Amino acid sequence: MIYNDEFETLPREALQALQLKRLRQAVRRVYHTVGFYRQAFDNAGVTPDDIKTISDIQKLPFTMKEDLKDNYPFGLFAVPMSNIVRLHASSGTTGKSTVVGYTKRDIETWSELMARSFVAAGLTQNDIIHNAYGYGLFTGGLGTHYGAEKLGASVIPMSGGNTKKQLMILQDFGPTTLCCTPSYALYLAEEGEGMGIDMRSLKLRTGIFGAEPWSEDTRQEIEERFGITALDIYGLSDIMGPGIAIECKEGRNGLHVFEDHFIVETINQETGAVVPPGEEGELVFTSLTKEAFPLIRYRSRDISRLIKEPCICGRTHRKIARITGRSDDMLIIKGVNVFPAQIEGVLADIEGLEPHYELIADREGKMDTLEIRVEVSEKIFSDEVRVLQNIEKRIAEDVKDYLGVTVKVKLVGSKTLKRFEGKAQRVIDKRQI
Ligand code: DLL
Repeated sequence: MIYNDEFETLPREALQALQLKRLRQAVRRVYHTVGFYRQAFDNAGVTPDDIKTISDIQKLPFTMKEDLKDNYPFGLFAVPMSNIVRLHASSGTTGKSTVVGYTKRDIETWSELMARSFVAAGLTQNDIIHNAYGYGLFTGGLGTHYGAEKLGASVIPMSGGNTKKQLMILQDFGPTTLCCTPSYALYLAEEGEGMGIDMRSLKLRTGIFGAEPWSEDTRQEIEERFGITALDIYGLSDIMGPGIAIECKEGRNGLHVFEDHFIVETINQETGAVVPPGEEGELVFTSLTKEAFPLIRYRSRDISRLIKEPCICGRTHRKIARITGRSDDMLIIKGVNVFPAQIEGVLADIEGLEPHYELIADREGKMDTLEIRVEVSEKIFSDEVRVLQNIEKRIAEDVKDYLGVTVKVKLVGSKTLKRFEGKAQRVIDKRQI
């Protein structure tokens, strides 16, 4: 089944013609409404009239995460606030990062793309969707919610956390679909099995998992433990949220990008040159229809490759391979994006700490953990245990307040952490995806 037959199966030529028309409109709009783009295009010596073919997109400059941060919170919006009906943010809960806005039509588009995603995953209006993505500034919860309603399915707005209750609802309400991060799915299975619940006997048939990298092995494990079909969904708040790309049930080797709304390119991370389909590179997205927060050639930092081969499902939209990693140091801890620099900022505000720290990401059971090891002066280190505990507590509280993640903190003596001659490597990621 296909949700929007007209657009999802457009012959490639017609699709490209539509993309070009929309690209030209989008470029013209941002040039005239967003000061940042006018300046960036002027600096690059390019005007909207230079876009005559799709490959002319390569004349346009990239937009970076830093550009979004520099224009925090609303500097890149292309419509007045009175036209914005929703705001979301990526990363953490209160940490300053990037803010995205949506007009009414943007929300409608996003809901449709999520509804398309659900249908690609084999869902119909008869499905009951257990939505355990977090509701709030994070796009996972509300994006999934609106898409489920658009499809006409029944949605259970569980949000994240409260695992015992989630397990009770999974048994009592009989949802047919589970939406959450893959690591939370495994945690649910572990807790459920621990409580003697036969997870395979639940009514669940499908799982739609994303917001963090995961592997084929994890897919297999989830499928076996729940007895479901597990599909990969991709997106980033900066571009829109979940629903930028989804695996279809029929293909299951790569995720269709909804190309009538986005142009996807892959580039060499170092040179910025576009690499041919099939070759690995950083994904770059251009939004074609977004009103409130259009983005031109946005560097996602996610690494993948474009799949050339057509899909058996009938969708003509090109697929990207499963995301294999990121080209920056961003960590995803229980679905929350964490940049080491943000933690460094928190540490810098606390007295008595030395500027040497390490971040250790790991898993306890199936849940991500993050430990901060930070050096303190000899004087403090030889102080009473209580003093050290108070500092550890303060760091953990500040990180929780600022970034919304729970961390373990360990103070260590001066000069005990590794030193680096070149670029410091502060992150040790022990997780296997
Ligand atoms: O994670 C949006 C989302 C919600 C996607 C629910 C899927 C499901 P952000 O918080 O802005 O938005 O984080 C975006 O998460 O750049 C990737 O690095 C990573 N990511 C998202 N989906 C996948 C996936 C949401 N399927 C960042 N596989 C992105 C690997 C993913 N990484």
